[in-house]
Amino acid sequence: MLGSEHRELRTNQIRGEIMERELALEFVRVTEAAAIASGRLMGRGQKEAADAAAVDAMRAMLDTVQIKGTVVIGEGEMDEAPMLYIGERVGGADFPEVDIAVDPLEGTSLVAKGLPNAIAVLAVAEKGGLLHAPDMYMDKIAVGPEARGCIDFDAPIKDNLARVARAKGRRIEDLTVVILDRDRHARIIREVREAGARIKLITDGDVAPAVATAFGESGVDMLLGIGGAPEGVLAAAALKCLGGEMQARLVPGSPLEAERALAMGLKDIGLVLTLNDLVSSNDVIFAATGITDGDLLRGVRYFGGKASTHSIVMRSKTGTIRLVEATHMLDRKTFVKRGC
Ligand code: VTB
Repeated sequence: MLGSEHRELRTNQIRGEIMERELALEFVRVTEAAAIASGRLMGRGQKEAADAAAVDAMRAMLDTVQIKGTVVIGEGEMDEAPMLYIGERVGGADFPEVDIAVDPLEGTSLVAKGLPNAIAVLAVAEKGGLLHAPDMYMDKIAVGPEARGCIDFDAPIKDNLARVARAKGRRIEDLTVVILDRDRHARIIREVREAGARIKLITDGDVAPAVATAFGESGVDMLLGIGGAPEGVLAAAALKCLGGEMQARLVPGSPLEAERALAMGLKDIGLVLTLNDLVSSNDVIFAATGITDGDLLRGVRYFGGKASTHSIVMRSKTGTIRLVEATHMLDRKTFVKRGC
């Protein structure tokens, strides 16, 4: 017979494993809830309302998950008093203690206009495992697993494209690079065009295309350019699970932003951040649900009191990637408001 100490240890081990395994699916329920709530407002031109619906649903659902979570990337600072503020405690248990990065609606304008690639997304890691990226810009380069080890943030764009093309056994002309359509990207757009690669300019939402680089069928080979730093950490969490690569540099817009970046513990703001700098934990879970149709995930569909969702959920420790299609009976959901 096992001694009581042994028994306790064994119970804890089993409990730990079960908790961990169950958690991935718990988190996809959270992004599904946010997607279903905000997807209802697709095309209605109401960015804030769509965001609020996603935040409400995500917040409510997170408290049903058996974790002791702290939001490290969220909807804003505590003094702005939003829900899911940085430092907010979420979850319904005392164990395990985890840090969470959330973007309940990544791409508010995309939902407001019914454009592609809006997602509800979160990443969860052991305490201290995610860079506490302040809300500022970040310059990013991201690729999928085939091109891991082939990118160099400081190298000319044409060299990065040539190396990625070689790694994928393709010509530069065959590659597709996704770039946010912004004036600040005039130089990189010109350089990608000069190198001969194809470009997909997007109006918003650079997390979904960063994740899509890891899936051949998405048709996306690389993400380039300046977007949000919080979105950069979320994309890095996904690429860590997928074996892809990302390099990035913070782009503070003011001395105050630079100070905030230093307060995060970075010695030098100008440093190129690797995937491990962005996500140091080797045990990170990433979950995302499509709100509008995208390169990788289908958007939410509503029909006859039901909704269907398409999600991805992955865990870096085990490398399992799940694409989850779900049908939800809306009248039996606790998080769905009447009339949804
Ligand atoms: C970035 C990007 C996001 O908003 O934060 C962008 O990472 C804001 O950039 O995915 P601008 O200030 O140039 O508009 C998104 O596109 C959507 O939230």
